[in-house]
Amino acid sequence: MELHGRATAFNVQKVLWLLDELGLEFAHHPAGGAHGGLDDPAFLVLNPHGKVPVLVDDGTPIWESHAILRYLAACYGAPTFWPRDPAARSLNDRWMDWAHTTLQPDFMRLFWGFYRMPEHKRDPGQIERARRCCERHYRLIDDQLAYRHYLGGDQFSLADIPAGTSLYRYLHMGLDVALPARTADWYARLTQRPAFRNRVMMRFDDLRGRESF
Ligand SMILES: N[C@@H](CCC(=O)N[C@@H](CS)C(=O)NCC(=O)O)C(=O)O
Repeated sequence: MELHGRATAFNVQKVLWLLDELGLEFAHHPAGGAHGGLDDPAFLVLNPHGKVPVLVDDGTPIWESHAILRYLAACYGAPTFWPRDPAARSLNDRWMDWAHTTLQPDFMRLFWGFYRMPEHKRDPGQIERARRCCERHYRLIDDQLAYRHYLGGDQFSLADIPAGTSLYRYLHMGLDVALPARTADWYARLTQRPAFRNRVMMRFDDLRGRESF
């Protein structure tokens, strides 16, 4: 198995996190960012969109981080990470889709608007709007955690990975932010997982003020 994608890329971290949770062995090719390579014809054969992550398993290239998460869980992690029951599985899928289409765009607006923008070019109004949206999203997570221990049920599953990946940077990019109580407790439990510590809780200062890639 091979994974293409630099370890500091948000979407790559989701996949690295799951690969480690599953204890899978793989060759890691740190493509993208300063490593480049995404325009190479050989890479575009793997992913016509020229983005990371890309997983190659048994000769099949798979792109789109959430498609990769589902593929890995289906092959190597079901039912623990992705339940077989359609209703239970759909709870996982809902949180994954919500994270990709709703939380992540606002989180990225905040991360890029604040952290990846050189200070003199920052737009405080835009940063504040994105911060409020993120606060609202984490409050929504907080409300749901009143009913279950993790987003997809009472145990850790795929549902936790996309939203959970955003939290380390949210809390450590230098903004004055805090999480509501149940979300903070969920985050604390994620930080006790070795795979989360190794793959998500990593320095990202090389991205500060860097507008490219
Ligand atoms: N929706 C795609 C987004 C992929 C994406 O935008 N990846 C970024 C890294 S997070 C990328 O390839 N950026 C170019 C680079 O790193 O050079 C996914 O979830 O995989």
